[in-house]
Amino acid sequence: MSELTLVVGSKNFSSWSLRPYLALAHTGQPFREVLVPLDTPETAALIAMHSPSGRVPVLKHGDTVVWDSLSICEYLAESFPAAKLWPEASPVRAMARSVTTEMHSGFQALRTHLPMDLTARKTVPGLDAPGVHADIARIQALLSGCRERHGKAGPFLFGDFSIADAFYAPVITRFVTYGVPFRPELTSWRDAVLGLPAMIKWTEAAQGEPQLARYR
Ligand SMILES: N[C@@H](CCC(=O)N[C@@H](CS)C(=O)NCC(=O)O)C(=O)O
Repeated sequence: MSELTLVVGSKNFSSWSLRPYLALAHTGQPFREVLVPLDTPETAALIAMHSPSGRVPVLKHGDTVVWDSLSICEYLAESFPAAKLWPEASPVRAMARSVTTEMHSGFQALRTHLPMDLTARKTVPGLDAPGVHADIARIQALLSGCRERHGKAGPFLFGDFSIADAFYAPVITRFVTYGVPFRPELTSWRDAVLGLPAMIKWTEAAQGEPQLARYR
């Protein structure tokens, strides 16, 4: 079987990389990881060795190269159907895709003002920036709706773990970092995601990253 390699950015900061990492870990497939430290003079050259877009994450599977976190997750869902990375029922899958792509292409204020800084705990003026409260309110309402309508069978947004959970995992870390309160109905989901073995492993690696001090 072809080897799987996931190229990721610094684990403390690369929200885009965390998503396919969680999805790939969920498939149970063995994979190699290449970590490119972000924001160094060598970053662009190192990423260019792997990525046609000049960005991480990138997945290599034999001769196949897939870039962009959503494309990678879709590729994994197709390649490893037994992992059930999307809900099985078509209407639920459509909902999960909508939730996922809303995160992929939206929430600009949140991205700009509350960047992922996984291991930090801080308050920032960004919390009051225009659009941030609206993004937070929309995310919490959206996720509460998923849990209420589809979360009966398990602790994740659609019961079992899916790509939607992977896409909102970086949001959980943002809320924790910046002290954004979770609605009570979302705390068990938050804890389920933070308790995933892959999430724990990623967080531990982020804690050990050498370039961390430059951001504090
Ligand atoms: N839409 C892309 C965005 C990827 C992205 O922006 N990655 C950042 C790191 S989190 C990157 O590679 N930046 C290049 C750099 O820092 O030089 C995806 O979903 O994968």
